[in-house]
Amino acid sequence: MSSFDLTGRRVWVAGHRGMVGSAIARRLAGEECEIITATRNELDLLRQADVQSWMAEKKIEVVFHAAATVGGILANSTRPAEFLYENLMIAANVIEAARQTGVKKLLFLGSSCIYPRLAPQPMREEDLLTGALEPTNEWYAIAKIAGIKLCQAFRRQYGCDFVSVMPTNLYGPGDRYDAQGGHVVAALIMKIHTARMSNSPRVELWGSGTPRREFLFSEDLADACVFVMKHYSGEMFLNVGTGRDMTIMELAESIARIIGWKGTFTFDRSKPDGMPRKVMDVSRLSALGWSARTDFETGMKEAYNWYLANVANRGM
Ligand code: GFB
Repeated sequence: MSSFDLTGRRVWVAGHRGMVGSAIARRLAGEECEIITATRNELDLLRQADVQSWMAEKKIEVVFHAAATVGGILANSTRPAEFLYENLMIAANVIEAARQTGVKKLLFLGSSCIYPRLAPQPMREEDLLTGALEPTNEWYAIAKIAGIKLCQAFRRQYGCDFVSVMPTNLYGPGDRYDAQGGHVVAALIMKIHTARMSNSPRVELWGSGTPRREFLFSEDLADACVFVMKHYSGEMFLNVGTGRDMTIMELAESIARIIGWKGTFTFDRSKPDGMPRKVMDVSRLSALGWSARTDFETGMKEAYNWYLANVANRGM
């Protein structure tokens, strides 16, 4: 197994304010490295020349590339241009600037939505580009596939040690609590908490409630990213997940139990279901020695407590 030492390195966490980036920054606190960040005001990742000069000036040696324009199924399907263009440019700018400035190692974060809509489940890394993408998030998927391919091409042609990981659906501290634009876990925490506080007997789910999803706690993903950065160097990207899925209805019922709300779920079938099922084969990463360790109940309680402390009680 390869080993890359982070001690004393100047490490940029691109996207440090997001759920994933902030979890990576917290996880890196124990790695004796210098964590470097930049806000959107300090650095516009859509401008390649700015990215390159900033990275050269900061003497960046290692990059966790967790910066992206993200959102749930509705945001992805109603803002195709932003999701394709911005994520394409952010990936291309950071990966090329890392090459130009001699970054020692870069880890690129993709997503499980890169796989074909009807890929055999659980999805293996080899299933990439073997079928049509899911229409609701093909824009984001193509940008993420481009990022993976850039890392692979730069490794082949220039010898860059750039690796990629493909996380599944995520939840945890620092999630975006936006009822329309957010992902399903954040949206359901908001809706069900609001229903409990207002004694409402009903909560509306989008779609049919039958799609199946896998949910990984964001702190586990951060741990996986540091593990891969330290112990993996190869062209093939790695799935990061729990390998277990559930229906959206089961997810909603679990969140209701944790929040302590009893009521009825209704279904807005005008909203898309998206991929019928998304669960990943995580055997490649587990063979390297990493597996997710936060159980769903524990992780979901932590996510809800973060929401209570940072969103609900601030009237946001
Ligand atoms: O997490 P989510 O927005 O996106 O939705 P994807 C997952 C499922 O939850 C869909 C259902 O079937 C939704 O219809 N759902 C039910 C809801 N109620 C709600 C709700 O109130 N809000 C939301 N958002 N969903 C994402 C991609 O796809 O997968 C991301 O859009 C990323 O870019 C992520 O790739 C991994 O799981 O369908």
